[in-house]
Amino acid sequence: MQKKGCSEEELFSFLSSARNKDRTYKKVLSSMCTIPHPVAVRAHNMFIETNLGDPGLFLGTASIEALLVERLGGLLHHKDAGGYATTGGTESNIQALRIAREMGGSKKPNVVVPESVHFSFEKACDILSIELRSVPSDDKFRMDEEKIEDYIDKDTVCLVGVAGTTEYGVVDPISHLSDLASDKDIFLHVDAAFGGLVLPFLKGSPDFDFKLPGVSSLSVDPHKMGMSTIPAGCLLVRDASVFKSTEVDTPYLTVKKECTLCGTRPGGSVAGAFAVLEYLGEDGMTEVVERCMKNNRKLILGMKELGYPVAADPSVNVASFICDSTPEGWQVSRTRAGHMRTVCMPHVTEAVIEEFLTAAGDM
Ligand code: 0PR
Repeated sequence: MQKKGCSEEELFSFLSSARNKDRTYKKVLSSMCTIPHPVAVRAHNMFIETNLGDPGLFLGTASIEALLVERLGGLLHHKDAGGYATTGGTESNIQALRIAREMGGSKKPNVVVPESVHFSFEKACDILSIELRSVPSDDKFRMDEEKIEDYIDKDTVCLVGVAGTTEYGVVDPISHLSDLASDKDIFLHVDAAFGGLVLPFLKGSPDFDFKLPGVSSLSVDPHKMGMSTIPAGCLLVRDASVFKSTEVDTPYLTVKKECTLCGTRPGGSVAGAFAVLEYLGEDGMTEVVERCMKNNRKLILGMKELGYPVAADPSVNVASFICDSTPEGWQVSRTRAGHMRTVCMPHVTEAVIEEFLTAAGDM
């Protein structure tokens, strides 16, 4: 640290030179984040100094968190769901596994996940000393329904399904997982970090949420398709009493117990997340999601015409292509199997897709 501070002008000129090295979202087709909606930014700034880690000091902010949980719970077929705002899918997944492990009571716990699961589960299992059991995918890149049972035993404390996989945008056989979870009395967590704010706005989406009786918890991230500021995730549970399993005493706070992972928690992005849902409503969200899906279809069709067929048929605005090259100047990503992977987030407009396809035609 320098002994004497610098001038504000010097500071901000330094900061803007760093910021100018960032990519804009313009040619980015690899991200599940996007430019936040203006109402999210406004709400975030309004709540900038709030800390949900000590909610007794910020009763208004805490009431917005409760409303966010209520809105998301309602959307996912359980208006009375318990929940709290997290920093994103990783934290929600860690906490869900922590709850499942506590509830399961095994000395050698294992969790059964699809092979395509997000890498946050690897982190969660490492932290929590849970064995990760991966069920291979079927030819549609979904968890192979036929094989799931082979991986379950008496020490299985949790089953996981993904609604909108990171790499292929498909939905695992969650209804089957729900039946298994009910039959065997195992905690079922659905990672809907991405799909949770896509699938409810589309006609004909497969069931994946609390509508299925075996689903115990869900991750859903407003900082992805919810267009909020970062960080904004949410962990929802069917029965709020499960949060007791992760509670610790917090004697010197305004609340005496805390079940969250983080202590100090931002209220700004939580207000941002709520603001977008409230401002757009179901109609506005449907419009955004339908536009992204239309652009995703346009991209899939255009790539097919160029000789690059899709690797999987997605249920959300993610696409994967059998294509080894990358158009110059564009940011796409690669799946573990090497397919080109794109996400049609709200910043990826129809004009952007057209420009991308022209560049792909020149590869
Ligand atoms: N679950 C699923 C299904 C996800 O897709 C992701 C993130 C997570 C959990 C973890 O969420 P957090 O990153 O919020 O903790 N999926 C993207 C990924 O890892 C996130 C991402 C976002 C990647 C923006 C790149 C990027 O530019 O690929």
